[in-house]
Amino acid sequence: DLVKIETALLSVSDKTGIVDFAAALAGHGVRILSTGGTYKALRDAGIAVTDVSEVTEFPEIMDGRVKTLHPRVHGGLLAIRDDAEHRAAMKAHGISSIDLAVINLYPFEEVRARGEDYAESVENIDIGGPAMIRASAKNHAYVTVLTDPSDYQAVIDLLGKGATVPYAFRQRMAQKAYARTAAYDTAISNWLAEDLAIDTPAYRTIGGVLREEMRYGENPHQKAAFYVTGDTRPGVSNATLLQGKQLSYNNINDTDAAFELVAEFTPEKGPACAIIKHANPCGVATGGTLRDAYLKALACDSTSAFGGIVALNSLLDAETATEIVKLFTEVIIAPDVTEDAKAIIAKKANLRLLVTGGLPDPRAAGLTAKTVSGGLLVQTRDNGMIEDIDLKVVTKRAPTAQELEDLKFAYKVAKHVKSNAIVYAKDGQTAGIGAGQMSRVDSARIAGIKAEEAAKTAGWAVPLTKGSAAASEAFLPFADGLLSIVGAGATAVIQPGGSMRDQDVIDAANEHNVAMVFTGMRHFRH
Ligand code: 93A
Repeated sequence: DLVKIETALLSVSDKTGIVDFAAALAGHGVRILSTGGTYKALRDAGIAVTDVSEVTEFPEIMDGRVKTLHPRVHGGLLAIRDDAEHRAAMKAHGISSIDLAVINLYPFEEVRARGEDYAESVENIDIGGPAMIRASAKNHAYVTVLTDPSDYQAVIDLLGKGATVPYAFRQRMAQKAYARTAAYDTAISNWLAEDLAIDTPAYRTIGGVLREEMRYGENPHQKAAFYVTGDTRPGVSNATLLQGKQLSYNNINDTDAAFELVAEFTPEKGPACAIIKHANPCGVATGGTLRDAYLKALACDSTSAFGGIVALNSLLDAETATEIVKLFTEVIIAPDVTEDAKAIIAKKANLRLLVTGGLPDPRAAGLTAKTVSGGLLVQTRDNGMIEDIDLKVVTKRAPTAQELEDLKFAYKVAKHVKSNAIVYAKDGQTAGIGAGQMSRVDSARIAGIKAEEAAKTAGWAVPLTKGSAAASEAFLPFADGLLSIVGAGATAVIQPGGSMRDQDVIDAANEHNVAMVFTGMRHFRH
């Protein structure tokens, strides 16, 4: 079960901690082999080290493209120590075994993140490194492979115990090693797909790098981890947590929903705010100021907003922060925050504050995935956006300018509401949101009830749905949905159209002098 480390091969691009680690190895009499740059770093630090080309009796050639791709290296990593034939081959070819491989790869992902050119990206595809990692991991019966500097300490600790490594550790490191090479190849494959401008999931490799292990998943009895795909759009995976404890699984899911929604509203057109609960918005608004937008969003359903996620499309200022901290909020996410606002939020130690440095482009390509039993469903993200030119007035009455603004606003919100979605909006503010019902007419009813409750809470004489615009993210299959919308007081409707009974719905709209526009684009979200 225990394997003594006698020879180690160190070949690392990320040289974090390598000198201290090598010094510890050398201090315990471990023979160290190393490649060019690593060799130099160790030698300069006064550590006894052998250049791997002395072992291979072959120089590093082709700018280092070929340096460890040699039978003396791979034989040393792959040999079954107690197999007579393997031992004979080692003896015949002057191969000696390597017990520890410490390797991290050319920084392909970082080079891509920096936006380096094609040739530089290709040059940073590591071949020898993954080959050694995979060889060592395969032979974990004997070999320990380290691919992460954070694992050096565990081996240093073992050195003190006779430099022997237990099987369980070697197996765990092998598992980690294959996860690393898989993620590495995923990044390369997806970069090529991107360069080919292939925007279909069939040409993508789904995978990510472990960011963190969470305390629990959607429920406390579920385990969870967060993987990141290297997507550089500003958002929850690239945000900086300025205060508060680690985000939970549900927090990340909800914060993502909140930020993707608020990003539909460009800051150039004014501040916007979205408040999310359980991945659905309970209020969305634009406003003259950000504080305005927040208060208008909150007014839609202040009961549900308790314990919610607040997403903002522009700089979080003190005035807005002052309002937000009045209510229990789990997370705030914004492109940026002023020092004054930071100080106000600091008084709520548990409130998480995330800044992203910008907004994601809602039109950007990307993928979404969800699991089904035994599979993954992968699709391009819903980056569809309605332009004025797409809108078709289908009723006798065309929407007024104000109605049209509210229709477009409501439709953007509806895109981010779980289907079936009905959203009422008026003056850049959601008036009522019905989400996730199995029947569209139920969503319309719920949205109406929500609006009545909001009016009661705010002390308004009539709910905001009176004279509002209504959005349905998919077509209204029957006239009943439209009648429910009319019953709530909406005067204009936006929906994709395309139902067999479109004419029935149009007739009902005309009968009630409702202006209706078709978008031609559905936004299911399940
Ligand atoms: O160019 S390679 O694919 N060819 C190789 O034979 C090879 N061997 C190790 N890259 C290779 N490596 C990589 O070099 C390692 O994975 C490591 O990232 C890097 C360490 O090089 P140096 O020690 O010269 O800094």
